[in-house]
Amino acid sequence: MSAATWTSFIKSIASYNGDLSSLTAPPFILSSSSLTEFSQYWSEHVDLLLEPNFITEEDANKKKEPIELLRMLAVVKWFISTLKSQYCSRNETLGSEKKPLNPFLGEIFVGKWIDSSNDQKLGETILLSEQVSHHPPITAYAVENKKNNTILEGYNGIRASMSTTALNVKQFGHALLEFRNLNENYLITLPPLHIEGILAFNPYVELEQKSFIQSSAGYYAIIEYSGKGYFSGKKNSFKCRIFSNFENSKKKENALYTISGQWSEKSTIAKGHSTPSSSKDEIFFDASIEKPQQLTVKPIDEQHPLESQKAWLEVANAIKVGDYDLIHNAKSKLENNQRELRKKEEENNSKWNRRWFDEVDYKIDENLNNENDIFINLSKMANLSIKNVPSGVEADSSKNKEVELMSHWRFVPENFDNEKEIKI
Ligand code: 0T9
Repeated sequence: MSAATWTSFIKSIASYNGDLSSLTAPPFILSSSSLTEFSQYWSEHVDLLLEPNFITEEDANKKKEPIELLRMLAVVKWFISTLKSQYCSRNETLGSEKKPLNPFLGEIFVGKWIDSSNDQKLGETILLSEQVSHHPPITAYAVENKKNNTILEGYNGIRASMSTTALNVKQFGHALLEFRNLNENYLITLPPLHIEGILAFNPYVELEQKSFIQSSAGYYAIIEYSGKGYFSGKKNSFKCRIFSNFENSKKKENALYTISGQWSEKSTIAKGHSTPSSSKDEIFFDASIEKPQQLTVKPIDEQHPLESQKAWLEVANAIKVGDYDLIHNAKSKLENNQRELRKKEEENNSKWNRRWFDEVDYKIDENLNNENDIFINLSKMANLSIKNVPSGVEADSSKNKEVELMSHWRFVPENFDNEKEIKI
């Protein structure tokens, strides 16, 4: 590895304009998978994702807690379990965070999690991920389990800026988790993060600030992140407090439960607002024991040309060989094809058809701006903005006043039910 190419790379991120594709990174820091694949990280603990469906009144009686609170705790556990996959998996498989491929418009990534348990109570869970926008890059996804009538859907995009040593990243979008048999829904916000270790050739993610989880039953969770050198001094630390509702969250003494520890390792839970003791209190989640379940993806030769691994195959192979010219040529071919497509669309006055997702404008569509909309309802309960502001921005924040746009990407299940070309 030459220090010169790294230095010029650092310079290119110093003048970074938020557009991933403008970064010309040296081959060794390139990942051969695209951001559309990242949607799978939401569901590598499918059992935990589906767990609320299996909590019984008997469990609630035993714990002397309302069943809705036990379900909230289960959702929080699942959410904590997703973080290691989302933010540490590249470091584990590739040695460090690497620059993902920038998905093209219409790129898709699909797969399934097979239920390998004896009782088959989970059933099959499928992943649909689609690049719904290229400028700015936005990925939408749905994780659907028909057997348990459970759908997780969401979308995400980033805005990034470079400080002296780190790349600061704000996430846009959110996730909605629907337990249709239980008539219970959750809104989940995405935390800001920064990429640390760039100057030391060892980029890794550190989460910042907070995530919020709002349950339609009222329960409200705040997850606060800190890295090395903050309150516990350990990397990937968090503290989560669960309240009966948003109002009550204004005083931490109102917390029903407090969870703390490392999301990439172990965390503990205790009743009330005090920080649990890592030696005495009950273990909440241990990421080093509970291994993620990998998504099953079709072999590349059975994939559709729009499927990520097939579309990027030549580029991925070039990255593996580490040949800059090969990478550049393969990428240019793909990008030129995309430019051609956009040009034709412009000539025909047509636009690219999104496959499984729809952009919903909450300003125009009055029908959606009513009490039946899950997103509107949960956002109101949690005092969160419904505008296109960074995920987790409060409704009364000044950032909310600066933005007019109110459009969000939504899963259209019928589109997938009528899907003829893409096999899972
Ligand atoms: C949504 C996730 C997101 C995508 C990635 C910031 C980042 C692109 C966005 C936010 C997922 O649900 C969660 C995980 C990791 C995030 C990526 C980490 C990262 O480094 C990239 C950025 C854009 C870069 O690739 C910069 C180059 C890097 C290797 C620094 C030298």
